[in-house]
Amino acid sequence: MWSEERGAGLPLDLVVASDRLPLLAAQGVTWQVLVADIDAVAADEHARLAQPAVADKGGDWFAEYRDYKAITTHLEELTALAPGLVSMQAIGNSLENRPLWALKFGGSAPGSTKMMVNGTQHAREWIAAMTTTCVADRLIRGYATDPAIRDFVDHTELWVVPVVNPDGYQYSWSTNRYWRKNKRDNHGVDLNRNFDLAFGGAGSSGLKAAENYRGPSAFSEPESAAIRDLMLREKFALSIDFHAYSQLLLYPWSYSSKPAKDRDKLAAIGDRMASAMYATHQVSYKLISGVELYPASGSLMDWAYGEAGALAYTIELRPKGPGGRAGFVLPPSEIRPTCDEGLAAVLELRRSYR
Ligand code: 0X9
Ligand code: ZN
Repeated sequence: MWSEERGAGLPLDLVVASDRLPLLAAQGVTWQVLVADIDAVAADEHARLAQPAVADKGGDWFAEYRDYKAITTHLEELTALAPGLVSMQAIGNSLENRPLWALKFGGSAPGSTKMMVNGTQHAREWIAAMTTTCVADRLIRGYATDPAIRDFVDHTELWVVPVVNPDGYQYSWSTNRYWRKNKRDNHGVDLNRNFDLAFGGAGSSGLKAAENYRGPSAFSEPESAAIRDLMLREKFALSIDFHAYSQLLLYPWSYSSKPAKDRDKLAAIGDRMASAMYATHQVSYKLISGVELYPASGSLMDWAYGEAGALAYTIELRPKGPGGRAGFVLPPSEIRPTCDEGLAAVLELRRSYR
């Protein structure tokens, strides 16, 4: 089940083997084929990315998707551009020993607010890796000329972690485009069910094969443990976790339908974030609590809010639906506009926080 919005009367994006379609019919389910062959979509994308011209694209780095190695190089280049503004460090290592890179921004003014922005807990959500890298890029390149960016950077100690799940991300590039989890053994763990807030509860699975397998215990995975350690050390006031897809802006709780203590505040700020996102390209992001979509226990957002004390959001980026292209495979021409929306959300969250 790929679509995020679930409820009576709403359509669902389901991945189904063609020989199973008659079973749907037998159950009285009506359907329409949105994408005839998701593997063919992935193969087309793979072929496009293999073309030599992709490497430079006229020097336009955000004109195409980039793998973990290219993202790492880009983060190094950004750091070299503005060493006084930003520094690069690993906050831990993945299971396969890839550094979990973070960029740490300024916050030189007294009383700066601490904020974390991360992406790509889920391997196949490539737009989250591009958007978080692009947000960092915009902050660095816009600092000298854009007053809103300068104001943000001066008054925010921001940590950006573009790829929380580099092993899964590389596997999605090399072998299985639709891989979601990390690379624990041969099954993987859903990092966004591995946090210690309602670990093991509704919307997580104890079955290794499940896409939302929570792992044997909370923080059993080095990637989620690295985020935990960073958050406990830095005590962020604000947090955004980027995902895809469905164009949603989610606030706690994800695990339970009891209203969060700060529900009204979270929703009011979320409303301003959604408006700021809409203002960039007139694309709508729907504001809703996580659990209203479907319950999910052990998520980063819930833990960031409930245990680390941050006002925490999850953003499901573009597209809204499959649109004939298999959801996670978003045309590269949408990287920049999606980044505009992500940046608007980051800036507005900080602006709304007083
Ligand atoms: O299921 C998730 O981990 C997130 N969606 S995704 O499609 N990117 O995997 C959303 C978690 C947000 N919380 C709830 N839906 N309760
Ligand atoms: Zn996700």
